[in-house]
Amino acid sequence: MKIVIVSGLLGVGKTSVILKMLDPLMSNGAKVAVIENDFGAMGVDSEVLEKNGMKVRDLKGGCICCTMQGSLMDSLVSLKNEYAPDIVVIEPTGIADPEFIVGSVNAFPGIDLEAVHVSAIVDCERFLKVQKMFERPLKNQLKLSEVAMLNKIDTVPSEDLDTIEAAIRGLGYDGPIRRVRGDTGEGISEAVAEMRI
Ligand SMILES: Nc1nc2c(ncn2[C@@H]2O[C@H](COP(=O)(O)OP(=O)(O)OP(=O)(O)O)[C@@H](O)[C@H]2O)c(=O)[nH]1
Ligand SMILES: [Mg+2]
Repeated sequence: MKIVIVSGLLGVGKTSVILKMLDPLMSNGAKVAVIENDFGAMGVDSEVLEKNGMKVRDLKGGCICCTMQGSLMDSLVSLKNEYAPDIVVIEPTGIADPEFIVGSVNAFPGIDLEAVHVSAIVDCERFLKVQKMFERPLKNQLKLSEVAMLNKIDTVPSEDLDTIEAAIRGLGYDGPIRRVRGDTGEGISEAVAEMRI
C-alpha cells in the first residue's frame, strides 16, 4: 500500500484537488481509496468523493496527526482487508502536521506500507494574508512535501503568483512548485507526477 497525504489549511481546495488527482493516480490501474479527516460533524467532503465513485473512510471529531492516530490505523487496516487499495489518499485537517502521520504509519506494522508521499496545497486567494498567522502549520506542511501546489490561481493577478512562490521559498521549501486549479484540474496531473508514486 502507498499513502499520499494531501495537506493544506482549511478551505485551500484539498478535496477538490484530490478529486482531480484520482484519474492520474488510477491511470495505471491502481485501486485508490480516500481517508477524510475533519473536526466537524458534516461529512460533505466524503459525500462528494463517494458520489464520484470513491471508496471513502470518514474520520471525525479530532485530528489524525495526534488524538486520532489509532482511528487512522484502524481505517487503514479495514481498507486493506475490505478493499485492498494500492493507494490511500489522506486528507488531514487544516492544521495537521504531516510529519506525525508519516511517523505513525511508518511505525505501524499492520499494513504493507510501500511508501508515504506528502504534498501541500496553498490557496493563492488567501496565502499572502494568512502566511504570518499560520507560519508554523505552513512550514510543517511544506517540510516533507514532494510537491507544493499553488491552488486557485484564477483568483489572483499572475504577478501575485511569483510573490507567493517567493514567500513559499521564504518558508524554507525548496521542492517543485506547481500552479493548479482544483475546480478545473489544470496542472494537477503534473503535480501528481512530481511525487513519483
Ligand atoms: N476559484 C477557485 N475555487 C476553487 C479552486 N479549487 C477549489 N475551489 C473552491 O474552494 C472551496 C474549498 O474547496 P475544498 O476542496 O472544499 O477545500 P478543502 O481544503 O477540502 O476544505 P476543508 O476540507 O474544509 O479544509 C470550494 O468552494 C471549491 O469549489 C480553484 O482552483 N479556483
Ligand atoms: Mg476537504
